[in-house]
Amino acid sequence: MTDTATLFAQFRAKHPGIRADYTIDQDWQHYTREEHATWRTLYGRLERLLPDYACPEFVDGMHRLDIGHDAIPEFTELSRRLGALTGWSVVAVPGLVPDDIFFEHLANRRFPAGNFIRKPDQLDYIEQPDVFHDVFGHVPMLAHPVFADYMQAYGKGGLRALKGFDKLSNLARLYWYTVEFGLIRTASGLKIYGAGIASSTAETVYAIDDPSPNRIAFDLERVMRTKYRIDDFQETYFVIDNFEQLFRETYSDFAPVYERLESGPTYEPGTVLPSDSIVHRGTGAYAAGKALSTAHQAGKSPAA
Ligand code: HBI
Ligand code: FE
Repeated sequence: MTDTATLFAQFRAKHPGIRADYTIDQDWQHYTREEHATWRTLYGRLERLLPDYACPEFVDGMHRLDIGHDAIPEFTELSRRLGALTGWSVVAVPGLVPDDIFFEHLANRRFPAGNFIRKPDQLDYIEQPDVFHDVFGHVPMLAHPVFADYMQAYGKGGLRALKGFDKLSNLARLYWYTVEFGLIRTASGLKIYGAGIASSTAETVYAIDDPSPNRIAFDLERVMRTKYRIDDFQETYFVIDNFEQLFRETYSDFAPVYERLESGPTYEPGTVLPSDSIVHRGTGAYAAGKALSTAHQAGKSPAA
């Protein structure tokens, strides 16, 4: 087990300037021309796609914040614009930070963003959230007042969950299926609001256009019982009707929900239940194709 002090010492060895809340200076001067070019490439691809695929609130946030057309944004400047809209700020961290630190930032309306950017040969897949995912993916929605409140409430809920409840995995699923991979119904069809989708060209198209994944109406307890994939496109997306609904259904104290979660099932990512309100029943073709090719690579037949 890694205790808090040991973990912090490990971070400090790599990032000598790290503060107790795991923030570092963004050190904007250090980005190379190549790194800004990586940002520009990713930004350009999604700027063309998102007006059709993302919800109007996301696109609106992108434009109102002037997120950074040409270069990796400078966090202080960005925070000034974001702060004027919803009181949130963006602070630099070296990568994934411990849960308590992460929740503490959110509870105080600070979004911790990785300050590094992916390498040019990893444009489509990264293991750790970088500045493009964190800023381009997450920050536009933080300009929306209701979503901004939802994120803060999530941080507070996380801090409560750390004290006394053993339900962090359930809470992480809520974050995953909303903040990272959420879809929303709009007058012009299903749209994206989740950062994990919106920062990926391929998943943006897949989440909306592909017949493979399930799209199921959001239900708090259902979501908290559903496992997720971290290494591939999702097999199921959960759909909200509007941000007020999301806030309302997650604002109350989770204690009664946690109590129900003490027993009962956990669902696999691709499961569809009779009780689900189904927006689109997925064919499962994408996940099945993946399972097949994985089995082939391992030199096994899929039936084995
Ligand atoms: N740290 N920087 C960073 N970004 C995250 O999204 C993040 C994190 N630490 C913990 C965490 N997410 C999740 O485990 C929580 O939502 C549960
Ligand atoms: Fe994220």
